[in-house]
Amino acid sequence: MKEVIRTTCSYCSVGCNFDATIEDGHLLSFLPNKTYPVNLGKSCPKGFNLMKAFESDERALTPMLRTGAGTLEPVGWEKALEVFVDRFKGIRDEHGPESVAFLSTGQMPMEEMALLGAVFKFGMGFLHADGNTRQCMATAAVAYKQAFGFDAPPFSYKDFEESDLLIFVGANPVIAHPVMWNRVKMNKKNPRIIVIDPRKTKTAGEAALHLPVKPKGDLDLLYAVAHVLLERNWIDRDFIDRHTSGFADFSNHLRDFSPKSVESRTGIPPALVEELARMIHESSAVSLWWTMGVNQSHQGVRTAQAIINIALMTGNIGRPGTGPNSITGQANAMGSRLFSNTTSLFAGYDTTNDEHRRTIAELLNIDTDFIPDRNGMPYHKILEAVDAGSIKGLWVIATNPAHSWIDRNSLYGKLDKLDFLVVQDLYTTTETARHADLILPAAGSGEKTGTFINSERRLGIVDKITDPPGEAMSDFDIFRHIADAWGCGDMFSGWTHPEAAFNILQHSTEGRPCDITGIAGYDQLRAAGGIQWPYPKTGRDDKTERRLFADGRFYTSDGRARFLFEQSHDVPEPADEEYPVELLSGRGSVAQFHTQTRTGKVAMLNKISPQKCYVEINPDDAEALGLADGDDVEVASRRGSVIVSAVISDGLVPGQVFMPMHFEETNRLTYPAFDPYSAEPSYKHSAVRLSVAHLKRET
Ligand SMILES: Nc1nc2c(c(=O)[nH]1)N[C@H]1C(S)=C(S)[C@@H](COP(=O)(O)OP(=O)(O)OC[C@H]3O[C@@H](n4cnc5c(=O)[nH]c(N)nc54)[C@H](O)[C@@H]3O)O[C@H]1N2
Ligand SMILES: Nc1nc2c(c(=O)[nH]1)N[C@H]1C(S)=C(S)[C@@H](COP(=O)(O)OP(=O)(O)OC[C@H]3O[C@@H](n4cnc5c(=O)[nH]c(N)nc54)[C@H](O)[C@@H]3O)O[C@H]1N2
Ligand code: SF4
Ligand SMILES: [Mo]
Repeated sequence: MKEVIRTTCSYCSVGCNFDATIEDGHLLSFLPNKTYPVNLGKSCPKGFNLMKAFESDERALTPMLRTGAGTLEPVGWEKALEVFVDRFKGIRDEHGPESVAFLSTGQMPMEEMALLGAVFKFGMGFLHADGNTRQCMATAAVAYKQAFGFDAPPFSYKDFEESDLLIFVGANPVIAHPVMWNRVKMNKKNPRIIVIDPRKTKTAGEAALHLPVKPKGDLDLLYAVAHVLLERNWIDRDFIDRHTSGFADFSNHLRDFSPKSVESRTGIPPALVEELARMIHESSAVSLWWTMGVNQSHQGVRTAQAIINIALMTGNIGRPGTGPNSITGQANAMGSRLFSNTTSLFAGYDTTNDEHRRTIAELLNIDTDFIPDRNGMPYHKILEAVDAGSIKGLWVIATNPAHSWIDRNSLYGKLDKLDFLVVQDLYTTTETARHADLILPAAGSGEKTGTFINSERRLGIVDKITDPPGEAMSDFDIFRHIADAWGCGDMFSGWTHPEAAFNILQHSTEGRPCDITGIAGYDQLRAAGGIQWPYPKTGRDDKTERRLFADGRFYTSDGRARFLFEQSHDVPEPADEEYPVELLSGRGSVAQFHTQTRTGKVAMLNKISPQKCYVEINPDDAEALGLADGDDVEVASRRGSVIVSAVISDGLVPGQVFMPMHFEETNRLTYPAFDPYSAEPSYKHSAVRLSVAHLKRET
């Protein structure tokens, strides 16, 4: 019998829905759903091929344990769980509860993330836990929390259609959020599009104005724009007075940021800054969108807040087509931000607040003492502790840091220092899994059930289409088995299946900004085409698309949004004589996702994307090196060197090059700098040197 099951794509945060037609357990077709309010029948190549990535012979089919001889051998679940518990308990008994950590993800359903955090911290009694969302969204989360009182991206995708001016800062949605870009195309107001990016990207190619800002010059540039807006009195004084705090101090701060005075730092001529400010003033609905070009920076939080400040001072928030809008990255980065239990408790509750801990303890029916009263270390500190030998056990779930972490060469030595490394993934072959002592085989998104929250705060259903192969299990079931084997299963007896976990999480949101107590279970999510938070039991509106802050009230204690700012800082590793070129990195192809563990296994996607690592270089720089398109070139930084192909592109200005993160070479070069507030790595700026290849390719 044929059956059609709808599910949410588990690559990017757009959150497209697909209809899977199955017959006798076999997938007949996988097509974008025509009525889902997010994608309305559209897909990108990754989404169409989502289920194909799961058919690989590199799948982990049974748990695999490293033997004395150093090889990974299949073992049953019973043995795997026994070893997991023995080794981690052994480390804990010898070195204490701070000697084991986990690193996880924005790619698992929120019920799974929530269960993981609860089992690890409340059940197993550990403290240090972080996720790859630190590599990605930490900056935006901190920026919003400080400015609005809660991590609350205010927009709905409808805003793309309702703006008359859209400003993209450090975002390349044509490549990274392709279906979302369709929503911009659906805008009937003939909007003007501005792109601020050092490179002339595909998105910049569609813009009326491209500002090729110097890498990390955004903070000065945005302050200069604010300076002009203030000087010309192109501000919304009424909104500022009624709904914000800190504007007088911000105005003082802006004095030093005339477009002329910052030109050498931004590379943008004053006339263009004036033009941008004028366009903002003359438009009735301005939206500002940012992604990794802002977040991944040594001054990311303040840069994101400089964007927020422009929206606040011009009253571009809470109305259709407006907002300072962070586009998120992974399919469930937003769910992870709210429910992962890594940097805050469920529903954004604060670990260090006694009352908040009591509330969560009551909800879970556990003793408050089981909930740690301080935050664990962020990602880079966890790795430093591994290096220093104080963290001896690491559990890596649905992320591949041996490829994706900044300055990954240095990570290798660290992973080898661990006494016990567990990797829980779909495949046995990821760069990280190759270092594992134990691999736990997990089901992929179409092989299990749960929910994701997309970029516009929409909860969408992930439904099971096919069974996972071999003995692979959903992460949810793996965590439950681990809790039982550890001896803390009783604490989670209510978490019988994903929807039961969803109900618990719903309760945790009562009265919070992200209140979702009004959702009548998975069936309503299925029927409604996803639901955006907030969706409380009472006093909600039932529109399909909603934005926040229409009433001008924010989640801070005084209800006002805060202007936050500071001096800009030089890039941590400036180009110099020895390493004279600036290296940018990011997404290179619409067909590849991150470290390619999934997309790289799909023939059709490999056909339409580069198969070898490359560096994009300006024609003048290429000529100076005597390079032709496709030639091998050595790219070296103080961390290491790699040999890659040259791609000559006039999208780059001289002195800057770009490498895609999809190849393991790129993070051999990156310089490990971090934002001081969010601890997010500054992946997009390092100093390198190019020379015509003469070395053998590194392995
Ligand atoms: N095809 C595909 N899509 C994806 C992903 C994928 O791997 N592949 N990953 C998903 C995830 S997790 C994420 S986080 C998003 C990322 O989505 P994006 O952030 O849009 O993608 P990136 O290419 O990482 O970075 C965006 C741009 O920042 C620019 N940039 C670099 N430095 C600066 C700077 O100092 N200032 C400014 N203004 N711009 C700068 C780069 O040139 C780049 O064009 O994509 C998601 N979608
Ligand atoms: N140089 C440079 N580096 C970067 C970036 C950059 O712009 N430049 N961007 C950074 C960003 S924004 C991000 S988000 C990170 C991403 O970095 P990673 O998270 O390391 O990248 P992925 O390849 O997505 O790894 C996810 C892993 O989870 C597995 N997986 C998928 N689904 C499931 C599941 O349901 N369960 C389990 N157990 N496993 C699953 C996949 O097979 C894969 O091995 O990279 C960062 N690294
Ligand atoms: S745009 Fe993102 S969510 Fe939509 S199909 Fe492509 S990868 Fe999946
Ligand atoms: Mo990301």
